[in-house]
Amino acid sequence: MVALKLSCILAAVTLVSASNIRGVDPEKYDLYNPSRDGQWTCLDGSKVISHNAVNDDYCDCPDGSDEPGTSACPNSLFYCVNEGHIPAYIKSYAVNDGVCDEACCDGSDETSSLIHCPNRCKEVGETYREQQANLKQSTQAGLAAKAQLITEAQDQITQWEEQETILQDEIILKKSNMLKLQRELNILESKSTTNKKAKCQSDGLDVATLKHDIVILQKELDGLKDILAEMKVKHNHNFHDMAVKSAISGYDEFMTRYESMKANIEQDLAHIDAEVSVQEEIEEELAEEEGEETVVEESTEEPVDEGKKHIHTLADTLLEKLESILPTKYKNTVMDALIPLLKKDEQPKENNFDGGISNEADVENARKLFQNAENEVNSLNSELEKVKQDLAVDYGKDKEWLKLKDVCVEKDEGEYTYSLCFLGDAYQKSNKDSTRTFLGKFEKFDGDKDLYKVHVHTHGTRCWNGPERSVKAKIECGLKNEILEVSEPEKCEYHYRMLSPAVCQSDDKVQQQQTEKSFIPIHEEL
Ligand code: MAN
Repeated sequence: MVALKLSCILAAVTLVSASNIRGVDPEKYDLYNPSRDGQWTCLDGSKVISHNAVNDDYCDCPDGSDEPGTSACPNSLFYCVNEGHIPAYIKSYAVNDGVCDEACCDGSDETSSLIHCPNRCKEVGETYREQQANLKQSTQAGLAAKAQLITEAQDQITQWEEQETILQDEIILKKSNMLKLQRELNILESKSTTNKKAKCQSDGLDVATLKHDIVILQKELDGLKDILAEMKVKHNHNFHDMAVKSAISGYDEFMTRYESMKANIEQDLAHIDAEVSVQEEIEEELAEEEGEETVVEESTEEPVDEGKKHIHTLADTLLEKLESILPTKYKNTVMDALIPLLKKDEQPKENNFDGGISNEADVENARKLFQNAENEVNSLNSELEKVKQDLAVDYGKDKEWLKLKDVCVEKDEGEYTYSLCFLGDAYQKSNKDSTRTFLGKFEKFDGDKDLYKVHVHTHGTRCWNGPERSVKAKIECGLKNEILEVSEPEKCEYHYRMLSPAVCQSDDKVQQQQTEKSFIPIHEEL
């Protein structure tokens, strides 16, 4: 009975001691319980002191944990309960320093007779909650606007990708046509001028055309191979469809043949390349000769053209090989298209591309047709280049900046009006004489964790006796795109504070960041 009473008394004492620890988060009171013999261990475990020494205004523990409610330990933190608002930690040197701390709205940091700090937590809490509600509302609206930006960006990307494929296919076809027209032009030119050089060029073009056609066929073949390979893996193995089974076995046979053919084709292509080099050498020699000769006699007998002879042999080989490897479905169409092209020199000629002499009008016409075709290919190539460039830009994690690229905003700051085009240029315009100074072109995102919230513009007009002008734009969540303020903390370095829906984050994330700011976990700080 006596023992029971004693333990009850001890428990009561413990409870009383633990509930009176000033400057400690109530949830951490347990850490300040004394041991049975009235001792207490510093939170870092480094020292055992008398429990009475906790908050005695003398710093005992190296981690400052024995003085949470006084300013005795410089490395300690004081916890304000702030009932009616959000609890906060302040550095312990601010405890009883005669100044009411902003973060401690309950005034608990000042207990001396020096000053009385009224409890402002009710009003502060109300204002804070109102601000939070507004923030939540504008974040919601900003998030909806951002979702719209992301959807539109995805549509744009799909559009560009489709455009890229269309352009690539169109270029292949138009280039094929251009090479054909160039070949025809060279033949006509060679007939009209008996220019040996043009003749060589024509042979070179034959080779270029054939190589180009092979590239097209290879592309088609790769596409078909992928389709069949996928079908082989993904088809329903339980469903015994004879058509599918025979297609797969045909594919397997084809792949075995194709592997051995491939090496031969590659070898032949290398051979053609070697021939081209020889042709080029001949062309160079002819170009040199041309400088010496003024009139070139046309020979009545066609010289034996070794290079062309070889191309013919290769053409035959290629046709045989293609015929053996192409799937039946495509064989006829592809062979019909290729044979006239590859064997054209063996077919009877009816037009000006035969041995007759062509007139200047025909040459001129062929030249125009070729030039038009060449211009068309060049302009398609430029379009493709532009699409590729657009696709290569980093538009943010979810491409949220894509639709805002080159969207411009400005802000009148009295002496100057500052402007910034997202992912574009920034300017400073004088409000006195409207002269415009270039502040920089968008270079990169630079927001560490929130990478896409900071935009850096560099290489602006050089400052007199100083650096090139530059801009660092820090962007916060808002429904509209706007510049809130601009400052120039260092000469010619401009800081923009801006709003945009593109940086809004979901409610959870905002809440998390708010919490991170208000609370400093005691174990990390002490
Ligand atoms: C102009 C402005 C200023 C800048 C000075 C530097 O007056 O661009 O912002 O500080 O040049 O000479």
